[in-house]
Amino acid sequence: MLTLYYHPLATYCWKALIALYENGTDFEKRVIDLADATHRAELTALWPLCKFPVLRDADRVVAESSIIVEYLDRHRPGPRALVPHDADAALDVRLWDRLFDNYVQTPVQEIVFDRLRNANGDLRRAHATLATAYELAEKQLATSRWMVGDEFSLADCAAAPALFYAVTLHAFPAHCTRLSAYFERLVERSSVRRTLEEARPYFKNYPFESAIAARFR
Ligand SMILES: N[C@@H](CCC(=O)N[C@@H](CS)C(=O)NCC(=O)O)C(=O)O
Repeated sequence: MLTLYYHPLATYCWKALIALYENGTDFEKRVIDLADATHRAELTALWPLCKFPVLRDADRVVAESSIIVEYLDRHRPGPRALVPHDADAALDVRLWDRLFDNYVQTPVQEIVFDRLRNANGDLRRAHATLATAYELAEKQLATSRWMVGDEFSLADCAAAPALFYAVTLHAFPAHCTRLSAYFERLVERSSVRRTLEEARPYFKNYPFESAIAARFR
């Protein structure tokens, strides 16, 4: 049996959860509260960097959200591959996964941590990175129903949490109509809806909770 070590509010954990729900994989959940020293010790014993999600499959420990999705695809495949078998299409999917992690999640975390620490830092660069990432996504979506082509993939597993939190900090510009429509498709996807539903009780702990659209709160 697989066990996912995660927290329902944690953005990178959503990527793994969405993939597990997409694949219909049976797994056990182990909620880790990083404020609890015993929980931290449990996670650190598995993965010394003490970051989640972490997936345990018997004595194999799989860390890093993207690697977890790839591992599931390989060892517990669902009805559709989340990383395409075609090598070039797989490169595109991995590119968009990296793009959402590095250029959406990273500035989002910078803005959120700034608020949590009351640091009042200069966040212009973080906002500029989000703006550039939105423009790139808008362009990509001209020829794509999901982030890469017509099939839901790892790229969409990454996009859902990244965009969900990003839009609470930096609105989509009015001209990004394809990105807005894509976001609506994403949050209506049952794997994503289920993940959001499970996070809902914890949204009160998010410092920009009031910016979460009323329909999710
Ligand atoms: N690159 C990692 C990032 C994981 C990550 O930063 N997870 C956050 C939660 S969303 C975390 O563990 N934060 C705890 C900490 O940094 O102490 C991945 O993709 O899994």
